[in-house]
Amino acid sequence: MLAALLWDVDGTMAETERDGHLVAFNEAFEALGLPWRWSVERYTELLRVTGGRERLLHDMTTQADAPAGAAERDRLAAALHAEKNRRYGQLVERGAIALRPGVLRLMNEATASGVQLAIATTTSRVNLEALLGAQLGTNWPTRFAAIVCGEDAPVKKPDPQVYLRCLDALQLDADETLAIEDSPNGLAAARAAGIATLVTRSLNFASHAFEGALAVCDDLDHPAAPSPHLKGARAA
Ligand code: XBP
Ligand code: MG
Repeated sequence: MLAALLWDVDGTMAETERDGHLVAFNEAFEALGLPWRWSVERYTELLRVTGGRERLLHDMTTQADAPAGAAERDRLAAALHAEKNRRYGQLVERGAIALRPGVLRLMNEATASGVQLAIATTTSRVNLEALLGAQLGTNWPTRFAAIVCGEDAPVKKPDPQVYLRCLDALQLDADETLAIEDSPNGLAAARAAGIATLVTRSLNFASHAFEGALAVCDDLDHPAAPSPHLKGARAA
C-alpha cells in the first residue's frame, strides 16, 4: 500500500530553475565582479550537474579566467553560491515563483487519504525554506513527515543517498513509496533506491524520454500516460 509521496522540489514542485536559480546565479556573477553569464541553453546543459556549488565548480573547468588552484575555486564557488542563494531567496520570497499546477491539490489529497508527504531534494535548506515558506506559509514543515535536502545528503542525485535517507527517516520500504521527479538525475536517484517514480515534465527536460519512469505527465493536473518502459520501473 502507498504510504508516502517523496517530492523533489526544483522543477517538480515549481519551475525554480530558469526564473529563479539561473537569474540569481547571473546576478551573483555580476555582484562579485565576474564577467561570466549563463544563457538558458548553457544552464540547461549545466543542470546535468546537481547542486548549485557543484555546478559552479564544474563550469569553472571551462572558464579561462577561473582561479587555478582548487582551494581558491572552492572559496569562489562558496561565495558565489551564498550570494546566489541570497538573491534566489529574495526572488521567491516576493512570490515570483508559484507552485506548479496540481502540486497543492495532490499534497492535500494525499494527506487527506492518510498518505504521508516527504521531501527528497538536492537543493540547499535555505532555498527550500524560502520557496515553501512563501508558497505554503510559515507552518509548511508540519506538512512533511521527513525533509531531506542538500546538506543532509551531500552525495547528490543521481546518487540514491537523498532517497535512502528519506526512507530511513520515514521508516518505510521503497515499495511503500512513490517519488515525484522532473529530471533524469532525479529519476535515476529514485530508481537506484528502488522507488517507483512519476515524472512531471519541467521546462528543462521537456523532451527527455525518462526511460524507467512509472509514468510521465506534463503536470500533476494532467493524467499521466503509463510509461512504455513500465516493465521494471520499480527496479534499479
Ligand atoms: C536541483 C538542483 C539544485 C538547484 C539549485 O536538483 O540541482 O542544485 O539547481 O539549488 P533536483 P542549490 O531538483 O534534482 O533536486 O543551489 O541550493 O544547490
Ligand atoms: Mg528537480
